[in-house]
Amino acid sequence: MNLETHLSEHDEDVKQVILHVSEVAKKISRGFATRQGVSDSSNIYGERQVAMDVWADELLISELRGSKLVRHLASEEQPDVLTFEDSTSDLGLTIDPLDGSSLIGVNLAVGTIVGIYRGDVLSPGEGMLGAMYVLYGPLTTLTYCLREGVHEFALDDNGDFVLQEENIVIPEGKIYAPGALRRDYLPAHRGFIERLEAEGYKLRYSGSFVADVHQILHKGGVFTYPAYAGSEMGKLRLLFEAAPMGFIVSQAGGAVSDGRRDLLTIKPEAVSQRVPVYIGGKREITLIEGMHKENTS
Ligand code: AHM
Ligand code: MG
Repeated sequence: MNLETHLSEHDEDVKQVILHVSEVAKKISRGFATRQGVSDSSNIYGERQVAMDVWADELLISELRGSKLVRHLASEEQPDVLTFEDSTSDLGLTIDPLDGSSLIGVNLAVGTIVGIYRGDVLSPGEGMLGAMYVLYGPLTTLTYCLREGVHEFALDDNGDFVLQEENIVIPEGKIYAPGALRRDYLPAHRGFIERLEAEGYKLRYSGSFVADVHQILHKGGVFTYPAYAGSEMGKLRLLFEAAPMGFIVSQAGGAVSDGRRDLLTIKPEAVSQRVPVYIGGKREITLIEGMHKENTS
């Protein structure tokens, strides 16, 4: 079954916007060969953009604006939410055009992450209509969730996204993907990581959030980019990375937390808001939340 058929029961504007992103993703997947290298610009977080970051961001913005399907668009590479007054729909989208882009130069998997809202995107993730991501690896895959299961498609030789796995459920597994430097860990987090290591969890951290979470969605375990000495809010962005991937993993039977509470209940105060992230199996998320409680009592 292809993506369009699979989406047929959903609202027309939501269906069309996912198909639109899937078409842009095909262009992005073909763009890597000729767009290696860095740009001369930095984004609002002061991170040097690679050429693909800039190109993928511009391409997504112009195609989504042209689709007239999106009223509000927030991009990780842009300082403000864009509003398209001529939109025929009230959809709000968040995009991380290329997550993990520091890995492009070494040919490891990176991805596009999209959150889908009805209206304002500065809303708690639990109110999302859905979310999706495209992973550019040996295969280009597209995973989407519109509250009715998490489904994965792979781009075939004919240029179609065809169903690969339906109703994905996160299994139990012993993988951990810990961001930040060990020397900067805060006490509860240090205890959490030591506990996982004592239980025999295997290290799997690539530097691409979308790829690392994709692995955990399929194999179980936990990804974390915690609060650390020097950054009490961690590194990852609530709106562009944590909420959409957290929505998908939660819908697959897992959970997402800032270490203390369900991250999908947090109302973003700014587009650039960072948040500590724990995402994966319910068991691991319950464990870190419990350790934080013990640490403050
Ligand atoms: P990006 O969106 O600019 O790629 O930044 C986010 C990335 C995540 O994909 C990844 O988990 C993290 O930053 C890696 O950071 P670090 O190099 O500190 O491990
Ligand atoms: Mg990112």
